[in-house]
Amino acid sequence: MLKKITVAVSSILLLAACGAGGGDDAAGDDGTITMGFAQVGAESGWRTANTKSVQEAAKAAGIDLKFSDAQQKQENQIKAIRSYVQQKVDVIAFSPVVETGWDTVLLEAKRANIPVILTDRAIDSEDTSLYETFLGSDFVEEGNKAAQWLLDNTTGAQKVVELQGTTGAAPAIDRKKGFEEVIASRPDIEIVASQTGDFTRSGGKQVMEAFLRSTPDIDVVYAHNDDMGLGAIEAIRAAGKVPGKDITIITVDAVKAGMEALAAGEINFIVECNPLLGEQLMDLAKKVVAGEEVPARVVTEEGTFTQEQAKAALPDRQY
Ligand code: GYE
Repeated sequence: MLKKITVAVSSILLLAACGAGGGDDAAGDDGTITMGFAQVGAESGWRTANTKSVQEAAKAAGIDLKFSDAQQKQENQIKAIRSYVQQKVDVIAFSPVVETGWDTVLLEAKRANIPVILTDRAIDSEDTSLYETFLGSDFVEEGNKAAQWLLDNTTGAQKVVELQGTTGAAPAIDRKKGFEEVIASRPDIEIVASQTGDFTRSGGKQVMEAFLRSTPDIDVVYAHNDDMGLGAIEAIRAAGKVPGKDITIITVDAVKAGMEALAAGEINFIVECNPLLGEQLMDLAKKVVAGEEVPARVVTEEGTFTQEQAKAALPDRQY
């Protein structure tokens, strides 16, 4: 009996001794930080650019990156985070595929003294002690900007179909909300159909094909990302209509393929969402591991593009 208690107590002490930053070699002897990064997947051009940015920035910052791709599945992300806890990384960063359902695994990280940084997408939890900071865009504002352009550039009734991002994901929830907030001031603009295309080109194409069959006289497509907008363009062309002319198309992201379609007149307006978060993420990680204070929220700065602005910006576009 006595022996058992002694064992239990000493393992608690051992855990405590690991301290902030987790592992035994936390930002260890040689100062190298190990980061476990649980990425959403490879669903879009935005994601590809984001992954590249994180990998390059880690290398440049001398951070040892353990990277996993969850293929848009929450269970895979949870497994990855758990394995980073077991491996005693110094810091965990992840872009949560959906907003809810993270408390248990993040509590495990917290108990192991491993700080967590949310990047790109936020979680919906009452316990804000589960993460140090959230680095990413203001998705509600992106939705606001998309709708404001529509208000400013159209008169009369507009039938809008909406291609939503992944169900339950922060950018899908907030881009919808932001758009609806602003169109509320124009009762003649109406969302007549809204469905998820899972942020993929094929998803956008399929949903748009169904919309074109079921909904006559669509005026506007509002797609939560470029890839779904590009899929919708294929469906619109196949239906014998001219994208960007017969049907107005508004998207979010401003990745290369989206900007090319915008410059070519097939998309009408793009709200920028910046995927190049790597450098800021590595800076935050270094501070968090060193026990320095970081702001609870770091918002990415971004703009919008018209067709003319896309033509001007394209030659220097990195992604
Ligand atoms: O807009 C979309 C991607 O979370 C901001 O995820 C990101 C979104 C981005 O699949 O293209």
